[in-house]
Amino acid sequence: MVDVDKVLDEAGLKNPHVHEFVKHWAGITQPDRIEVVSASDDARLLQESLEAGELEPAGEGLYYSQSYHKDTARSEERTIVATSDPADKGVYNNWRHADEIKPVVIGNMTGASQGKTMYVIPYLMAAPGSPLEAYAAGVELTDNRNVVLQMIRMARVGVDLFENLKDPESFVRAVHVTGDLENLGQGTPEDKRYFVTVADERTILHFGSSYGGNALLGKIAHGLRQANWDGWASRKFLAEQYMLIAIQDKQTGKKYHIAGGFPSASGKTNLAMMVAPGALGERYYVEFFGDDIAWLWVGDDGKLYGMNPEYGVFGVAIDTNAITNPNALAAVEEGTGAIFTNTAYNVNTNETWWEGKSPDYPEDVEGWRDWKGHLISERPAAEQRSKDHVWAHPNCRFTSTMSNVPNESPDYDDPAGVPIDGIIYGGRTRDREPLIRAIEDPAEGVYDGLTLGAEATAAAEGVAGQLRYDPMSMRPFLALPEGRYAQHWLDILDQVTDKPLFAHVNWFQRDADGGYLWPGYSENLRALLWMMDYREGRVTGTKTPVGVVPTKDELNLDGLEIDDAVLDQLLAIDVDRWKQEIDLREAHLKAFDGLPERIWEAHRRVAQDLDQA
Ligand code: SPV
Ligand code: MN
Repeated sequence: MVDVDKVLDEAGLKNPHVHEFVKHWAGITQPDRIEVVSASDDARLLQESLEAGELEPAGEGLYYSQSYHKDTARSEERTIVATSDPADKGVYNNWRHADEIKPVVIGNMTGASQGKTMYVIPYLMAAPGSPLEAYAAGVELTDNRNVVLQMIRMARVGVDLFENLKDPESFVRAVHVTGDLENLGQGTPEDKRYFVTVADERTILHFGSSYGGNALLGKIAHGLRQANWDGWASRKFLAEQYMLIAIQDKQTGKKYHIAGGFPSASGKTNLAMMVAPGALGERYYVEFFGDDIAWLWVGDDGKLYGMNPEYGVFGVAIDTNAITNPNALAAVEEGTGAIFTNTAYNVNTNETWWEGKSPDYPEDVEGWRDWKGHLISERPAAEQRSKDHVWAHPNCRFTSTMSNVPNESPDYDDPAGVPIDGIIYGGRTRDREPLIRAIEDPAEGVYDGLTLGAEATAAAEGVAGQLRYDPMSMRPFLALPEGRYAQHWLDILDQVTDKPLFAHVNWFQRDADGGYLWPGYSENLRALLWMMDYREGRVTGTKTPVGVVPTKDELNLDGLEIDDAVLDQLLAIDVDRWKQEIDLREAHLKAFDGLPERIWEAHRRVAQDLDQA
C-alpha cells in the first residue's frame, strides 16, 4: 500500500481533503504507485510515453497515439447522471439513483489499477480569480499516462492552483480507471463501462475507456455535466457546449462577443477558429476564445458574461485543411506539443494524415498505417485509396493548448470574462432554416435553443430531413431535467439588463442536386456581422414568423460572388415546411416535465404567426 500522505506532501499538495480523497480511492483501485502531476511534468511524461511506446513521434514536438479499436469515442449510452432524488430524472440525462449505480462502478473499479500508477491531477476549469473559480477546481485520478498528457493540454493543471482555494473542501472528485479494454464487452449486454457523474455529490466515476470525454474528466464530465448541475444548484451560472468568439471591427475599435451551440459535426471548431474572408480581413478580425464549452453568468453590471473553462482544443481532425480551418493546422504545427489520436500515421516519415487533410491521399502508401495500425500497402489494391476503407477514424482528434491557436484572444485568460452580445444556435438543415434569423425575445431565444437539432443524414439514423433534437446542443451533457434547465436559463436571462441577441444560423442549405447554397467557413462571418448590425440598430431586416432575416442589401457581400436567386433562397422562409416542423417541435417539447409556461407561450406565438403568414 502506497503511503499517500507522504507522496502528496512531497509534491506540495497539502490540502487534507485531497489527501482523504486520494486515500479513499487508492484503497479501492489499488495502484502500485501514486504520482502527483503538474503541467511542468509534461516533458518528462512525454519522454516516458515515447519510451513505453504509448506515443510515437509525429514530427518535432508532435505526438501520435492510437486508442484501442473499440474505444474511439464518447459513449452516450453508457453515460449516466446520478443523484439521490428521483425528481432529478429527465428525458436525456439517463438518470439513476446514486445508491444503485455507485456500487456497480465501484465494483468494476476495485483492484482495477493494480500494477499501474495512479496519477493525481489537480486542475482548474477557469482562469484563477474567475468569479466561478469555486466551481472550477477538481482533482482527477487516472491510471493512464496519455490521459494525463491530454489533461495538461486541455485544462490548467498544477499543484500551485490548489494552494489558495477559498474553500479547500470544494473541488470536484473525479476518478478515472481505464479497465482492461480488451475484456469490457463494449457494445454487448455485458458492457462493463460506466461514465457516471454523481452530480449532487460532485463526484465523477468513469470506468472503461481512455478516450476523450470518457477519460479527460475536466472537459465534458466536469466542464459540462457537473457544471450544468452546479450552475443551477448555485443559481449562478450556465454551462453550455458552446463555442465563444469575438469579432473585432478594426474601423470602430468595437469588439462583439458571440457564443453559440451546434450539435456535433456542425462545424463548431471551424467557426470558432474562423479567419475573415479576404475582402473583409482589412476591417474585421475574429478572436478565438474556445470551441466547445462556455460558462455564462450575470456580472455586477447586469451584463451576461462568458468564458471558456478549457485550456485547449480537442478537435476532430477529419476535413481539417487550409481552407476549412487554417488556424487549426497552425495549432498542430511542429513545436506545438500537439497529440494526434487515431489519424493515419507513417512509420517511416512520422507524418500524420486524415481524410480531408489534402484533396488526395499521400502519393506513396509506403510506411502508412491506418488508425488501427494496419499497413495500407498490405491492403488489397482496390482498398488502398477508397472512401469505403478509411485511413483515419472518423472521430480522430488533435489535442493542442489554446496558446497554439493563432487567433487566440488576448482576453481569453481574463478572469472577468467577456460580455456576451449574441447567442447563436445552428445545426445541419438542408431546407427551411435561412442563413440567419435574429430572435429578439429572450424566452423565444431559449425556445429556439431547446428545439435545436441536426438533420438525420441517412435513413438508418431517422427520417431524412427530420431533426434529431439536441436541446441547446446539450443533449448528451444535461445533468438537469429539461424543464428545470429551461427555467434556470430564463432565471439567469431575467437578471440580465443588457440582453444578448439570439439568432439561429444555418450554413447547410442545399439545392435540388444536393449542393450547398452557401460557401460556408470564413464566409459565415457575413451572417454574424449582420447579426451585430441588427443588434446595434444599423439594419432592420425583414420580420417573419420565426424571426428577423436580413434583406439582401443588408448582408455585406464584398468580395463574394453569389447568385441573386440563391441569395433569395438562402433568406427565404418556407411557411409550409415550418408548419410541419412546429408539430414535431410540439411533440419534442411535450416530453419535458415542467417546461416553463413562457417557453410554451413562445412556441404558440411562433405557431400562430406561421398560421397567419
Ligand atoms: C464532443 O463529443 O462533443 C466532444 C468530444 O467535445 S469529447 O470530449 O470526447 O466528448
Ligand atoms: Mn463537444
